[in-house]
Amino acid sequence: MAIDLYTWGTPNGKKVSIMLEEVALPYTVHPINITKDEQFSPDFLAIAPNNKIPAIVDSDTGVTMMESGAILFYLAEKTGMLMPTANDERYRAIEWRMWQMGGFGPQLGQAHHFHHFNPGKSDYAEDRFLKETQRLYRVLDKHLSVRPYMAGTTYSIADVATWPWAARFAWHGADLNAFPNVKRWYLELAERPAVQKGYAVPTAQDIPMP
Ligand SMILES: N[C@@H](CCC(=O)N[C@@H](CS)C(=O)NCC(=O)O)C(=O)O
Repeated sequence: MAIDLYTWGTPNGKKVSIMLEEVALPYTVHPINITKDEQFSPDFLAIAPNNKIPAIVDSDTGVTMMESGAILFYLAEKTGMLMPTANDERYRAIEWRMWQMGGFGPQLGQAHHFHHFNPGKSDYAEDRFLKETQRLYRVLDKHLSVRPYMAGTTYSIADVATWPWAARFAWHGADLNAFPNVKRWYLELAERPAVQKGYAVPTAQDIPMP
């Protein structure tokens, strides 16, 4: 197998398994159970010094890589897929892929932490991250109101990165029915065989339906 994927059943992990399915590269899955602190094992730290999944090792090139954003760029470059080539859409794909990394991921993750897993522990934090979640959904909904995909006309790494986070809408209190353009995009991508296969890594899970 060309790629070894170190992952767990989280949105950041599923981004990479969806990407690998989309670009049809063979890969071997190595589950890293982050609830049992396996991310701190010396073997894993050797490839992912930030002790977070996902990470990959590409035996074709010897490249090891952590950080889902970097991994998606790497796989797009390796395969020539899911990165638009026309400059405008290419820059949009980079821009929205970074938007996901900086906002529609870290902020939603904090909403999961305070609102879903630890409700009542900090009203301030719940309020802050739920509000930021709503703001990010409004931004995405407006963006998708005039283009089918995040980069424009082309399905890209920006969509692959963002979709698994939207799939946790129940955890961060987002009603997709209130964001019709996000819902349209979410449902369309949920039909893609690669999204369905990649979402089931490392273990099968039903795709949540709004
Ligand atoms: N910026 C990183 C974030 C990765 C991340 O937060 N991974 C979480 C699971 S989604 C993790 O491994 N947490 C384990 C820990 O914090 O010890 C990326 O996009 O790859």
